[in-house]
Amino acid sequence: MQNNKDMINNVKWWESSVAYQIYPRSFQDSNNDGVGDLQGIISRLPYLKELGIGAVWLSPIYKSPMVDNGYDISDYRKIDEIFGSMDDFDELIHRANKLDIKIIMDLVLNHSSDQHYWFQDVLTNPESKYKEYYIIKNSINGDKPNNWRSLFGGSAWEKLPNSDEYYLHVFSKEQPDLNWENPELRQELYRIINWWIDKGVSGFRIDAINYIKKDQSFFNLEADGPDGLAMPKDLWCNAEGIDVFLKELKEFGFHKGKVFTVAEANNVRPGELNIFVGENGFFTSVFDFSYMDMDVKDGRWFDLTYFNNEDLKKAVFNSEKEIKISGGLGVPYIENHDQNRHQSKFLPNVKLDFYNKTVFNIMYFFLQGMPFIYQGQEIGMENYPWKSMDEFNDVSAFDQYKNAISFGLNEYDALVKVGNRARDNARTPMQWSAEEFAGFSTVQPWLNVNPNYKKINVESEQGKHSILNLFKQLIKLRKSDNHVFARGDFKPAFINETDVLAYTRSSSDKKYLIVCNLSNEEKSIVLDTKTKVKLLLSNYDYEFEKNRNKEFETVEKISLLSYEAKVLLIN
Ligand code: TEU
Repeated sequence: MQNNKDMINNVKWWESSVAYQIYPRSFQDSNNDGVGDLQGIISRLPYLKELGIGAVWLSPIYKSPMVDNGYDISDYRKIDEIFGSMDDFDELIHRANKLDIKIIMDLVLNHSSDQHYWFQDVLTNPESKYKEYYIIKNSINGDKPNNWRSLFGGSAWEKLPNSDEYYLHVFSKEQPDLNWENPELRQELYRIINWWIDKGVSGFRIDAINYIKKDQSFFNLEADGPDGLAMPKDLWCNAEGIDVFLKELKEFGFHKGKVFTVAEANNVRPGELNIFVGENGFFTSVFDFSYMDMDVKDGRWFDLTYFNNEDLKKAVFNSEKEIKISGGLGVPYIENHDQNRHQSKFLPNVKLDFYNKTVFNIMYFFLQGMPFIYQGQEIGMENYPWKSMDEFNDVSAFDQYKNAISFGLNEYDALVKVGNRARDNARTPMQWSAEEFAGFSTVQPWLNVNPNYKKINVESEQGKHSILNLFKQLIKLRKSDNHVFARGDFKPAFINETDVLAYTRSSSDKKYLIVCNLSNEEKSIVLDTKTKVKLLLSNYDYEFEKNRNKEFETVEKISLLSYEAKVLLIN
């Protein structure tokens, strides 16, 4: 819960922090079983503190059979033993809070695991009251209730054994959807949330929350593929009536908005973001997918949509415009556990170097709100060089591969294409050192370490000239003016300069210009008038603390080297 310590000069902690996402399986293994765990995270808290992190989002650590690596929960009040115990969790909260690091938990409320006792009871007890906890329908003419398609492939319906009934699953069949129409289930979920708040959790990232409402007609749709199935789109994503559930969730789950909440909600209709966030919205913030999923418009990793820097610019500016109108908090990010590493998305086919690996990091860091860094991003971790499908772990990678083959790709092309966009790229173990298994573990981890670990790791990034040091400077700069960077005005700049993404952030007495050259050609931007500027940071000169004390200089143009990004203070 919010206390005075959390509000400094009227700035809430989520307006003055930089957040960091941990994928616990891959962060640090403390007991050498090849899987990351809570004690591993605890041992790395000083690292996060030194980096300047104020909040950590933990991907799920609850009890789970791990079909979807924890996004399939079998007990909402238990820690999975592969991660440790509840004592370890309490210790984590305690130690993190001592370092002024907030813990944000991942809440998966759209579905449970099929191993949850609610669902197990359904399977074994014909009279089970938990049948009402799930979406269970009779077969129609001996077949599935309708032709809806699961997001993870195939039909969204699975037959209950020894019965004529089917249950709905938006994701894998091991993730049965919860029936939010049932008030008893909703109350149970609010109790669970409050239980975690009482434990000292400071906020939640809420998984796939826009799927909780399903259109109750459950009618058949026109097929959108040769298999006769169809994606129900807005019949189950941001469906009509979802606001009633979200309002209640805020009221009873989130203490009327007093804890920090960030919803994972894709496809929020343009103009509707203000219903979701802001003072009267359901959440503090929403992760925007618009520029992160520009390449997967059809959801197919093997058939990506081409976009260039100008398309990206438009999408980023549009997203910032929506955030501004909505009054919610922005939560800029360019990597997470569902994405490939950002260079592979924004710079396909480019030979990577220090400058092109850092330009996008500077670009997104000063967008409105609280930036999120994904583990490994701060040392420039890259996509994994997949050689065979046997190396993957993620359920959806196998589905995408199968789909690619069914669309006529040969095995090699399917592997290359799926491998490029696979979620497992972000899930390879954190690279701490050049030791075997990258200092993540002493045994072969659950997912291979990227073979580039000898070069790319935290230890080798300790020097001044490193991505890690650039991140430290970026965080210092971001936190040096929370007022402007969290909520200050946002304006696109130099919009007609091709391959330049630039914007200003300002308050009544301060103005920053962030200007990024997203190409390898040098740029020179002529200014309308002579302007006094001070370079605070660029990826060619990132000694922020030294730079901030320098004098302003008068300039008529701004020059940018290949992939250079500059943060300037304007007088
Ligand atoms: O993701 C929800 C979601 O919409 C995903 O389908 C996302 O678009 C996809 O992963 C992009 O490739 C959440 C979690 O972040 C994800 O890890 C889980 O697999 C999913 O929910 C099910 O819980």
